[in-house]
Amino acid sequence: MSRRRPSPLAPFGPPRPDPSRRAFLAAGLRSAGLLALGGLACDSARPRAGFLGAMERLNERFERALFDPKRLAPELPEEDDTAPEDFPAYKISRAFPAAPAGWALRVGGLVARPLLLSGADLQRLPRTSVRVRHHCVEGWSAVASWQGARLSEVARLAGADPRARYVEFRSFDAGYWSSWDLESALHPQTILAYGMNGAPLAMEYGAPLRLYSAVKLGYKMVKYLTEVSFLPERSGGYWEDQGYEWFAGV
Ligand SMILES: Nc1nc2c(c(=O)[nH]1)N[C@H]1C(S)=C(S)[C@@H](COP(=O)(O)O)O[C@H]1N2
Ligand SMILES: [Mo]
Repeated sequence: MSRRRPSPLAPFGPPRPDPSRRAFLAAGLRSAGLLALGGLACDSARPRAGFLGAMERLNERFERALFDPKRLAPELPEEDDTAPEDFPAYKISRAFPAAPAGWALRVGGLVARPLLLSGADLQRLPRTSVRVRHHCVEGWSAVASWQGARLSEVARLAGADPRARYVEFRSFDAGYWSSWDLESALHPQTILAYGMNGAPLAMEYGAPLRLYSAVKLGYKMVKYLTEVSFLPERSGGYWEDQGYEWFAGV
């Protein structure tokens, strides 16, 4: 399982027999309120152009309207934890990438104070833990607890400019990246995670630092983070640029 290439769009592709996958798809589309439009995101030829681009922007508007930045996702009990060996570990590179020497997180873009945060700096910020279900649109889901600092706290420290409506996340994993709406990024259950199940984050799960959130699908949660940028315009992402839904809320 862990060797399979992630294909977040699989549920939007040809029908598959797995009933749980189909139920998940239906639930996902219902939560998006867009049963009729959901399928359009899978044409990856020119995802942002013409009709599909217009649909994708409409989709974003619907999902934004449905998203309540103050609503907390229910925390799950510890009994719901997935056995650690059963929690899938995905990456686009052939091997799990190792952090470059002297790794530190760059925080920049439209901020008053660009930051360079080491692992120790991040650990000194107020520690938060979230235990919510991880949903990969490929059809699997899993539960773990994740420890880290709230992204909203980092935004506050950097003095993110109110004109920055989007946040871009870059990684050292073969150029894997994503971008989010600001409200989801600042949600109290969106964290920069350095721990999983109370232990330091393992390489498989994105060490030294990954994004984790209760409000987005799996492919939005960039692992192996290098850079967080606050931007005035919406940008794309590794899967998003191949036609996968940009907002991808859960
Ligand atoms: N850098 C990087 N981040 C990534 C990915 C990846 O391939 N590279 N895969 C994404 C996908 S599709 C999912 S479902 C989750 C998987 O997280 P996990 O490996 O901790 O289960 O990470 C996301 N973040
Ligand atoms: Mo995924």
